Amino acid sequence: MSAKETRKKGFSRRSVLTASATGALVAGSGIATGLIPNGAPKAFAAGGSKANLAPGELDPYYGFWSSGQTGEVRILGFPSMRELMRIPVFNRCSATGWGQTNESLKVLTENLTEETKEFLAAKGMKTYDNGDLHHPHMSFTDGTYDGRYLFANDKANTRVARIRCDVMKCDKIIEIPNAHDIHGMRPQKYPRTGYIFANGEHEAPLVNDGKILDDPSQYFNIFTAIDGDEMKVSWQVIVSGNLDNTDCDYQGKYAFSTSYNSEMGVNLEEMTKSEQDHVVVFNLKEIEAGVKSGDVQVMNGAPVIDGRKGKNKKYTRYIPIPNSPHGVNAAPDKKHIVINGKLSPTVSIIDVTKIDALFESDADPRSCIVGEPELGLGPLHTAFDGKGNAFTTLFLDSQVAKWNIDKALRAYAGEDVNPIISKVDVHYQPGHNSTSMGETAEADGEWLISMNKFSKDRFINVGPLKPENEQLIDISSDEMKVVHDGPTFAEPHDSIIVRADIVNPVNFWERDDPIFADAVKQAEADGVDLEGDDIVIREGNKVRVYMTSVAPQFGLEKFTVKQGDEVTVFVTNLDDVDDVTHGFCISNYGIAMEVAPQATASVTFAADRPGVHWFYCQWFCHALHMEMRGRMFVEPKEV
Ligand code: CUK
Ligand code: CUA
Repeated sequence: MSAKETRKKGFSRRSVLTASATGALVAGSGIATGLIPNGAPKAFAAGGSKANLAPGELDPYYGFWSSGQTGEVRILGFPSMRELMRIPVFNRCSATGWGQTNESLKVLTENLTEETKEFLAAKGMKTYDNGDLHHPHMSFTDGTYDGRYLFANDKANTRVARIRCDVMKCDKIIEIPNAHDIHGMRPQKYPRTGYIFANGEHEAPLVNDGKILDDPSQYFNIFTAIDGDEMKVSWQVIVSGNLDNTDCDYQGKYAFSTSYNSEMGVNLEEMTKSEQDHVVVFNLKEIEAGVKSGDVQVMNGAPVIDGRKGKNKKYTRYIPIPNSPHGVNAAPDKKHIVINGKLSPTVSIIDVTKIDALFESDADPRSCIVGEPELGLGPLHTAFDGKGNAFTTLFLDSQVAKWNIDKALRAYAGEDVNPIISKVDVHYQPGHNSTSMGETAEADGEWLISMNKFSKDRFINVGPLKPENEQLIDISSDEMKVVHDGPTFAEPHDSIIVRADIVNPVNFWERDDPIFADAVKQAEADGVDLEGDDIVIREGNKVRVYMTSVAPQFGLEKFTVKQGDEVTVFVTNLDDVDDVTHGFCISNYGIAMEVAPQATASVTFAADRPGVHWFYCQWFCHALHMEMRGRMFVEPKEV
């Protein structure tokens, strides 16, 4: 069977190795119904049986986890919390060659601004090696996840990345001009993604050339809408105050961003002076019309609208919110947006149907607030169960509060009801939380994950730097039950939990995949058949080495180049067996890359060390994996 046929038939090593596919399905159904499989250890039965999958059982959800300053995205099986994969994005990855292969360097460099390219080139760099990835979110169609893409922000170097969910690789990264440090980021929910909304967190002089420091009146902040299909900036809006988190409604009409520094202060005292900060509401249709009619200034190629407070009131509204609000979360009822107070013990509930009136008349911006329950100290983020309840992390209290939205509205209207249903202790200091499908209209109320910033005493000690602790909480009843501690390395801020049927990755690369299209083009120009030829082509001091790989052999046992040559090695993995990835590593040359089944990967380097250099496969692929090696011979320069 060819790779293509294999893909189509959904034939996999798993279905071959499993005695019967039906057996696997029956075992799997126990997960969904909460049945405890026969013979499951007693501990599983005692606490959170649904979360403990037996060996070989598959998870009913994918978890997509950010990694903060590690710069990657992680895939977890959920609720088992088993880490399945890491997708390098803003980081440099030793295992896969991300940041070194030509394919990844293209993604990492093609959409940097000219200014950044010059800045990096002066340091001998092609791209940034670090990133700070806070918010991974999936593309939506009609209010729920559609399994096409993941998007993620880089706070450290002002970028937004896209990951293709068919191959689970990053295929686009863009640097956002004019803005500083992209923090909050969400995809448009309706009608589809559509836009990616991205907040610049830190304000700076619009022309940031070193002439202005201590004049905050000349500092600005930028909200950006990116076209998620094209990965290009559609438009930007200048706002007052800085921007923290963002989310949008289910109508496709408005986006909302919190600002923790309406004072436009630059030090802690100034930034926390006033009792109220604000949420900025962006009117998408009016902004689109403004861009179309030319009510913009074009800066670094992007059309920029002036949406500062008191300027063009048709584009933005500023809703006062107590105090330094942080998270913004749209409820699956499609009507309410929860703003988390951080320094205020409250969350503020916005009714999106009341936003039209803010723009149509000069109504009090607070008239869209329909609830403001006091939940506890340090509310940061809220998740939902799709049954009218919300779960808010309380950073300072180290708790999660479960509360009822309707009761909060009634309490705000004057009724004597307590919206808080229950609280649970978490360990310790939670930031984000996520519920299963909770940021979509299909929130299912099964699970909550509390992403806690500190683990302190929860694990054996690993030194001064300790892991964080993510706790899995069963929310299927009123009383929340912590059923699992999951330590993590720096620093997953945020996660999404996606039903497994929505995500359908392939097992093999398509030979015409755009990610290695440049390699295919170069081979064509060289008259080389990537799937058959093992050949060295020289063009001046540029040498292109084409080789195939089939376990346990590379197509070339050796190749010769000259010292000083610029060498590009293309490896095409002809194996079409599920899970047989090869690698290509040249020892003492700092070169390594992953070559997954049916992929072509390439790497370019200077052959500046003469002699015999072994290259080997660094991805364990076969009983003769150690034997999967060859020699690069670098002839010394004549002196
Ligand atoms: S932020 Cu980290 S806890 Cu960057 Cu989403 Cu709130
Ligand atoms: Cu091929 Cu190891």
